[in-house]
Amino acid sequence: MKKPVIGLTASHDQKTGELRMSSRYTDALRDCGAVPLVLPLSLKEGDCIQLPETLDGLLCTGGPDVHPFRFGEETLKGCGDFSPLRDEAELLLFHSFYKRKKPILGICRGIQLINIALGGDIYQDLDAQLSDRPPIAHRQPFRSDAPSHHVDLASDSQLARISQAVRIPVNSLHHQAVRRPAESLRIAGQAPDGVIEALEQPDYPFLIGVQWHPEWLYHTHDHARKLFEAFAAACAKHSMR
Ligand SMILES: [Mn+2]
Repeated sequence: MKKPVIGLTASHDQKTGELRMSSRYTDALRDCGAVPLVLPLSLKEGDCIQLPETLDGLLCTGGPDVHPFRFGEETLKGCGDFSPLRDEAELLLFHSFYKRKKPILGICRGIQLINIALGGDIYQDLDAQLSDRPPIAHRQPFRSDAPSHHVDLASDSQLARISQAVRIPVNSLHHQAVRRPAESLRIAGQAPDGVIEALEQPDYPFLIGVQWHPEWLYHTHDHARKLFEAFAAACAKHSMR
């Protein structure tokens, strides 16, 4: 069987315009059954509409903060830098893949982008807005391939079924997080402090967002490998080629 081809959104250097892609994302897709294809950000709207005809799935990767106007807020203290080009391209890509019911996985910024695209919102900065919570370090103080907190998965979630577990250790490299999930999404996992770490859409071929970085963990943690494998399998199943 042909492997599915999965498009990944790149980051870029806003000063030089250079695209950037961590090979951890492309290696993870390659090692878990897919052909990764890095997408540029300088896409026209028509290009974004056409791409789901060619690609079998979309991976929205980690990156800078989404501009607060995208979810109807003023910019608060603690919000970080954003990329107008990336916000525009990634939202267009998300909507065009979503309309065609193609499998979509969001990682870190990706879960936030999916939630915002579907009408939810996010905390612009956890430290500034959730100072009353137990002090879990969502920006972990050590290497990214080591887990730093747990996520409790909803026992009836797709993610629990994929992970074959209801409590998984994850890494944590974020200062923002989902606040109000979009109506069509359900909470699939939360950290012990209540921070939402995973969303999914029931009745969609594969629409899952995770706040952690499975691309750093898939060599050592089954749940991370299974997530990429399930994504690749969903892309292969819904491939029209
Ligand atoms: Mn976290």
